[in-house]
Amino acid sequence: MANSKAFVADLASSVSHVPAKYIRPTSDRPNLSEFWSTLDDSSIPVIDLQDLRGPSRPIVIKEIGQACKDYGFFQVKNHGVSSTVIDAMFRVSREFFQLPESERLKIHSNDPMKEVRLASSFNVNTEHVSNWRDYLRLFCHPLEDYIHQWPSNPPSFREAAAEYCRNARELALTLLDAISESLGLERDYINTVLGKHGQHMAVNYYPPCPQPELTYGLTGHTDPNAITLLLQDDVPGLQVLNNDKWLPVKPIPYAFFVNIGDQIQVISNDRYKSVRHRALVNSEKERISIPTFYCPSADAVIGPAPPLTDDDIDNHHPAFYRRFAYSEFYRKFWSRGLAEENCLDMFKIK
Ligand SMILES: O=C(O)CCC(=O)C(=O)O
Repeated sequence: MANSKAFVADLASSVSHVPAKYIRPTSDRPNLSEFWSTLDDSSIPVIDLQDLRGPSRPIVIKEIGQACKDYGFFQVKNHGVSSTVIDAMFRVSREFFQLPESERLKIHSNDPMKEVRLASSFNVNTEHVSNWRDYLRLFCHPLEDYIHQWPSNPPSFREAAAEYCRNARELALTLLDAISESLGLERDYINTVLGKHGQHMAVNYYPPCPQPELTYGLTGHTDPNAITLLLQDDVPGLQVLNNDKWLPVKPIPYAFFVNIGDQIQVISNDRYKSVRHRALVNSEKERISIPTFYCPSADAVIGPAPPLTDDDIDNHHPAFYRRFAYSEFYRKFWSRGLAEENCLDMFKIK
């Protein structure tokens, strides 16, 4: 029975209509014509990281700070992750999702706390409407703690994904330094606050959908981590919220889309916002996106950076959030539906 499939990839090819559990209420459906007609006028800032290591560093830091403040996201080029590493990551990802269902089922799990798993939608335990997506989720840092659990099929998966993770981590650290500086903090402030650091990765697979106007690949959400570095293939689908408008993100080959996550919103005491984003699907082509979620370690304690808070009523910068262990935030994020109240609200000082 088509509907009892664990993965949407195996359902997609056998249906001509979207099954009921994927259909969004009419008030919450994608506007596909708007998405496709505005794709080319995309105003997402693109930042060249080339000069971050030279005398022009302050200029690039300023650009990053401005993008974080005005948008909460930006794309980066000349970021130091080679096209060879990126191509290899996409190749093993495609090969992974082409494996027979029986092979993919071996790592199927709906337990969000599992360190390595393949699942469908977002969290089938809590959500009311499903997302047209399968995703492989991997804990990645420290690599030696997790790599032995990663898929061993396709045979080159571990090597290509490990190399990719090391590179993505370097980029994340570079950006976190820059973000610290842009907030007027010490360069290693965020690096230190993240404790022993964590890094997770997803490989999202969105098969073609017979009625993309009725569902999402992934419904709107903010990311619970510090920053996300998203690679997308050449098939458009990502949308981000800016000033109450959903903007399409046209893929730029080999660029990363970077977005601020909830932890930077807390550390920056709301100077930088974690923005809602979502993925649309289409009826023609599969789409693969590969987010790296860079995060604090579970035991790291997160709160607004003291230099960004004050008791001065006129400046209006009291601490907006209480301090918490990242493990508490992470558990809360996964215990609710994506579309529900933003997790950050649960940590706000009222
Ligand atoms: O596929 C995309 O473009 C977005 C993916 C995403 O937001 C996520 O995996 O959290």
